[in-house]
Amino acid sequence: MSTIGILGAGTWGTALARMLSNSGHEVIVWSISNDEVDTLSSTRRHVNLPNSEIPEKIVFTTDINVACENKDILLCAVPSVFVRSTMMKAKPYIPEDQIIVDVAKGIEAETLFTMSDVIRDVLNDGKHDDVKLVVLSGPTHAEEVAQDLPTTIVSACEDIHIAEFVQNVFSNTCMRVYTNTDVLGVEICGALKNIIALAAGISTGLGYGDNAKAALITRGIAEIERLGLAMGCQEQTFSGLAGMGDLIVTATSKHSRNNRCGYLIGQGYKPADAIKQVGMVVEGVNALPAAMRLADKYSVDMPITKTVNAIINGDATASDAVMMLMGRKKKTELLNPFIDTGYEIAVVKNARMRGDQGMKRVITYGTFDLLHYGHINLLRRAKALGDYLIVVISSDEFNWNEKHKKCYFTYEQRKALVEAIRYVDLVIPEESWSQKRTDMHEYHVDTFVMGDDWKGKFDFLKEEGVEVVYLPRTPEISSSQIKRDLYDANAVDGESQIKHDDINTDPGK
Ligand code: C2G
Repeated sequence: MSTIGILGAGTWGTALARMLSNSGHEVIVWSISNDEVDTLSSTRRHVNLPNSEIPEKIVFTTDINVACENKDILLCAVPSVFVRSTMMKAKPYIPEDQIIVDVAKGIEAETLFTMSDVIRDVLNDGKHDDVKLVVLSGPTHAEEVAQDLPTTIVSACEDIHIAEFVQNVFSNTCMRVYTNTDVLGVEICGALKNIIALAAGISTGLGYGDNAKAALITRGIAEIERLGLAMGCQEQTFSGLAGMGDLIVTATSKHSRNNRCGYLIGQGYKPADAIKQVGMVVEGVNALPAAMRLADKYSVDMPITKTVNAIINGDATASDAVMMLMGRKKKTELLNPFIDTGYEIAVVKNARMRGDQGMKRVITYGTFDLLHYGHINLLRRAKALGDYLIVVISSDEFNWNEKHKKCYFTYEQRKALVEAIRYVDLVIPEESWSQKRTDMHEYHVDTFVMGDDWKGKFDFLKEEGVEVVYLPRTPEISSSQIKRDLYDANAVDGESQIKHDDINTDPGK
């Protein structure tokens, strides 16, 4: 069994504490409020979970040190707006390699950080470099978990093994845990679905029926997915438990605070009065400012989010807003209407707009043989630096003649694999070291990106007016290693012994 410290004695924190304790884990719950600790300790009941008894074994405390020290898992279960301040309090007592599980759903308005970003930012002090962050999110109403009703949830971590460790700790006869490595996608879904739930509640409060609610849910996940894809998230996350699953339960359930708050607004309550009436944190309202800034930053059309924002800010009445939504110009459901690659190259090459107004174009070069998570992690981060990612893949000839390495996959195979990565927008061949200078102009590149094993080798491209960025390589994975695992590369093709420093990467100069 595991030892678990929970920060936050709210509805969700308490429901999880009860579940974990009943599964045999040792649980201690921290709250900032002495009254809350005293009431929970004495009554063994949470005000929002009147039908669920809190096990005697659970310890409640206001001493954050006691809640943090010597724990297998530290669970952050405070409302999103208190995550930063709570983690600041906890930081001195958090071991350097702690597994931290976040269940708060939201995005920090000032920084646009997700909750795991906020936690990582607070612990970015050189003493917590080995902290492992996991996000737990899904269709999980605390009220139902507290009654041991069947529930599913996603354990998301870039390191699948850590996600699986948390999966094992939280799995039991009532809770089924799925793993995912798309942490950003899970967090974007968890934060923004609350806004769509507000919209669904408003629609019901206005007297509209299930057709309208189904439309809001379907188009709601579509706009969240558009934003997520622009941010480099994985497509399947949005149709999964953390996406569509959580949205359905939040937009349709009587337990949903966001749905209830929206209903009252649809009934004519002022937003502030509706929030007061709900009496609990309405995360959808907290997520609006960040959602609006993200939609603007990534130039993503998010009509439902914008409509809810207008209503919450008093810029439109609920009925006018819904009419606006229904009266918008006709759209296609297709996410990416098919664009011919030739047309797309022409558009990118001839794009006139530069700088912040136009599409920010990022380019990177590589062999990308035996495509692995080191490459994918590089490409994902490169895409996050702009809006359009061009990947220039070394041809078989260039690899052999210039890099003296023979690929396991041919150029066409390597190209097909990289093109299958959804956030890669264009793949073209690398045939000479000197083509980079002309590529920068031909494709109107704003940012050139390479792994930092090439640090300094392409600084000359700044002369072509582009930003040059070297990103940290992903440790412990390489095509050479995989080739050695596949066969004795040295016996077959004499793995390249050339050092990057020995290469003249700018022969044209
Ligand atoms: N990469 C990474 N982490 C790894 C492996 C590779 O970040 N574990 C990065 C590399 O730094 C590079 C990109 O992924 O930026 C592609 O790596 P390779 O296929 O090995 O490409 P390379 O042989 O470095 O060729 O003109 C530039 C060359 O084509 C780069």
